[in-house]
Amino acid sequence: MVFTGRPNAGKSSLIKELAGLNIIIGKHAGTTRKISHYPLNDGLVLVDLPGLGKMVGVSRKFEEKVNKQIIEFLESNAQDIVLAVAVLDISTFLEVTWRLEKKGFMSVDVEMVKFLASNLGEFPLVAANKIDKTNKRELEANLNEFTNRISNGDPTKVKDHVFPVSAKKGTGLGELKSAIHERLVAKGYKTPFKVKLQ
Ligand SMILES: Nc1nc2c(ncn2[C@@H]2O[C@H](COP(=O)(O)OP(=O)(O)OP(=O)(O)O)[C@@H](O)[C@H]2O)c(=O)[nH]1
Ligand SMILES: [Mg+2]
Repeated sequence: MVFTGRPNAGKSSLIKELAGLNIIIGKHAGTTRKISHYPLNDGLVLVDLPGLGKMVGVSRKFEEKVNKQIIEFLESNAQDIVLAVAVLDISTFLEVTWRLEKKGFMSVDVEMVKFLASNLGEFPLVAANKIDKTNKRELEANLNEFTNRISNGDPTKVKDHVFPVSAKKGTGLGELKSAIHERLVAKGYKTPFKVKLQ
């Protein structure tokens, strides 16, 4: 089970909240610098990946090396990945996406979801994190744009896979947990969470 996303999206925070694991989270993009494995039960391993994209406090060369490692890891382990959770900071999605598009780049968050879907042959679960940093109207606008883009204009197809959450406040984590649980059980695994499902 892997957690992907840009640096600072809240991957490690989410893993900490969901699985009760004691792992390091940080204020700056680039806190998790190594692909980190946390064995759960049933032979299931939870993998916390470094962020894909700009990291703070590391050289450009290191950043490129880590980005390459992430893609290679996801490609070469595709057969063994039981579940992918793509984490993004939904509160800044539009702002970041417009900035990138002006420069001719596609959103890394959108690209990652599409990459996972084709690489793993199954749509990932998406944790649209940091909803505590937006208001309702802003969140809706960000979510609409995001779901439109990951579904190539047909958001109804992906709606059930996108979970607005706040790792910080705990909002929406119950729904995400249930979805993770369901997918794992469907593939013959027990739930990995020590914490009782809500
Ligand atoms: N407001 C808010 N802040 C959050 C939330 N989730 C995480 N953060 C903060 O975002 C920062 C980054 O969190 P991490 O969990 O380290 O993010 P990461 O995706 O693992 O980052 P890298 O390891 O650098 O790739 C920390 O300061 C967290 O406290 C959230 O839901 N709301
Ligand atoms: Mg991290």
